[in-house]
Amino acid sequence: TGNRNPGGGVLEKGKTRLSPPPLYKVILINDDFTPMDFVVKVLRSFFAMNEEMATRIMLKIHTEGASVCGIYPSDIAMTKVQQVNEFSRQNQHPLKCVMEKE
Ligand code: NFA
Repeated sequence: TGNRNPGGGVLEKGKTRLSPPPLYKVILINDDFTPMDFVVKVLRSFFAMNEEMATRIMLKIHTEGASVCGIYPSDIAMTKVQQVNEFSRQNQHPLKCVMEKE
């Protein structure tokens, strides 16, 4: 305690404000082969979307070529990319997931 913070309050002992972590967009890429229902399943399973939002984002990827599916700190973004690409590979679909600094 006694660690003053300009603009208000006292921070806990040893805590100092850090810059916020950099964020990364996790993006799914369209292809000609992955079934639409598989993409919807990926969006529901790994990006916590309901059927309606998953369908909307799947169609956006299909028509626009790609879409951001979520924005996360680097370790979480990397894990999503790995998990989605592994799941697609295991199911023999070419669906690709990538990340990009915001
Ligand atoms: N374009 C794919 C098809 O017509 C569907 C798809 C959507 C694939 C989104 C990848 C991402 N079966």
